Amino acid sequence: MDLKDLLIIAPEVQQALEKGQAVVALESTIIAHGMPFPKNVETALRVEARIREEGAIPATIAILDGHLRVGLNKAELELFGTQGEKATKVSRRDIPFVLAKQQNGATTVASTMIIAAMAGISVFATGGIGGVHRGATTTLDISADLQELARTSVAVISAGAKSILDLGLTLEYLETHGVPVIGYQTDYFPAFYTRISDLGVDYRVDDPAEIAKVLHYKWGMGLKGGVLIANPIPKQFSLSPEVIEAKIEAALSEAHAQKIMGKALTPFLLAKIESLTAGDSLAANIELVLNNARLGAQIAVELAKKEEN
Ligand code: PSU
Ligand code: MN
Repeated sequence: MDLKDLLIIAPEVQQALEKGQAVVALESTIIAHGMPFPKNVETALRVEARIREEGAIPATIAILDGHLRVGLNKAELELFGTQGEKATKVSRRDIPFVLAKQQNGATTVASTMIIAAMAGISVFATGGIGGVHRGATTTLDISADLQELARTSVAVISAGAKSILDLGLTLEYLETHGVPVIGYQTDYFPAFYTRISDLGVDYRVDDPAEIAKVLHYKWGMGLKGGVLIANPIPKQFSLSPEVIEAKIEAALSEAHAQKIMGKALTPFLLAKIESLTAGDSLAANIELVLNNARLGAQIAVELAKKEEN
């Protein structure tokens, strides 16, 4: 198989990579399964614009007509936005099946990391990552995103993780697999809608250039694997911890009652919380993704400078 036929990198992204310029990868599951239409498409476009404002090139990743695609145009973003839950959610496990059937697939954090790394992109901004689910001691529901962070050399910027997950177990899992968790201008692991949880991060770093330096050393010495950069939601957009926790509990019991499992669980919980909080959680979600896009671009710009020399 010729990889050149399978992996299609948009010309603008390809040129930036050849010149050693900053590129930031973006996922497509957040568009298809993470937010409702039309806010999802609107947000995808704003996120790309935010990355450009910081001097980097955005590259949204997806599987389209049986090809691994790096860099989507507006019509392609709209396709995933309107398909919504009908688009297959594709993690590492699912990639070859979607390719073999020449189908479309929305990529999760795990599969976006894989395709970004193939294209030579090392910085990826998203909203929240998958992790160890609450109750995982009996269900064993641990997102493939964590294994991907353990093995694939891409830095992922997220606003921490939603407390639909067991944040403590998620951090333990990352520690076991040698994945550094950096708190950007914070000592605490953020909980997506809220700026802090009761858990600390391994390292606090206050400056994008310093984060780039860490990445440069890690990968420069051949230490493979990802890095999780936790960027708290801006204060003015954060939600009340008590209110959001009650909605999360309600969503979890509904999932339990309906016996929702496997890859359907995370999208089910996300949609449930969205509807239980009316517009509030969606507005917060959009703002934290924009905030992560900006930090991702700043880190990518600094990393590009380092790799020049
Ligand atoms: N968490 C969020 N928003 C999301 C996701 C997770 O707060 O959109 C999506 C991401 O694409 C992530 C995926 O990679 O869900 C994880 O799914 P699972 O738990 O099935 O591995
Ligand atoms: Mn799972």
